[in-house]
Amino acid sequence: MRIDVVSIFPEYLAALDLSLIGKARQQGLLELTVTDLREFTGDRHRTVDDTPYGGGAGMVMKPEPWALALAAALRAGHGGADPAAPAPVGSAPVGTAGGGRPVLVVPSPAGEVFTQATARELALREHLVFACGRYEGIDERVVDWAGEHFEVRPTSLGDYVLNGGEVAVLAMVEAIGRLVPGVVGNPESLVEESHSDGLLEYPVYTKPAVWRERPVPEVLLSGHHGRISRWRRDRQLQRTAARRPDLVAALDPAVLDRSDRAVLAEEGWVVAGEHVVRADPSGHDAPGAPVA
Ligand code: J9N
Repeated sequence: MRIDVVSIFPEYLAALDLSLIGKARQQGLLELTVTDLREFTGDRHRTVDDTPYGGGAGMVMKPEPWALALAAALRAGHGGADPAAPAPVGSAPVGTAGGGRPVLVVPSPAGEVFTQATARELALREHLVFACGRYEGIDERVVDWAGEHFEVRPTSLGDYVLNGGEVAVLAMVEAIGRLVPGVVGNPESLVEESHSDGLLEYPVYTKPAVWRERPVPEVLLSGHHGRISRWRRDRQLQRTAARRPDLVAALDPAVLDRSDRAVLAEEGWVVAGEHVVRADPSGHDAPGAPVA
């Protein structure tokens, strides 16, 4: 996989030299370049922004440096080929694993939310380009133009505002990079997440068995694997009910056994037909709740 990041703060991305992603780069599993947008300016002040048409606060990033930087990233991904040239005979068509057009990820609070599903999808692509905007955003015509060359994905890390795309790109590259085959040494570390049935993880403990008068839950020392699995599942359900009611409401009842349903009932959730819904002590159906 090849990843190009364009930013006016390339030093921000230095963290990608460290840890798992840095090792993957050294092993040649991942080719990653970070380029400074200002290299693609033509004026003495290396200007990347200007005032917004229509007025308003802040500055907007100018289109031309972005077009030049993204065209350079495209050429780098083609191994130097002319991006306007026809696709070589036998090249993968759009929509096939690994093949297709390069993806342009544009971090933005106005984008689609990045999830583990997004990471899995992007980990299958051959070439990712990340465009880190600052200020109030990038001239929208860049996104229109880029659509002729890339699959463009405006992407949000969540409903909060950052000063720029750099921190979002660090998170996304780490989430994607660890799913590239060979990057995570023990692929079993990736298996458990995908088996998690839409629940939060159970709590974990290590030695000593008693720490500052706090014992590890005794079942974990029992050696009864069946009881341990059940205890962990119960903790997952309780934790998810307490912290992420949205995940409980999205559960497929088909993945819930009798014990699961008993634990959820304790937390105020019941199965109603195809859905898990809040138990309603009034006896009336919750608004919008499907009829069983
Ligand atoms: N999720 C998210 C992205 C952002 C950005 S990207 C560029 C500026 C702000 N904030 N929050």
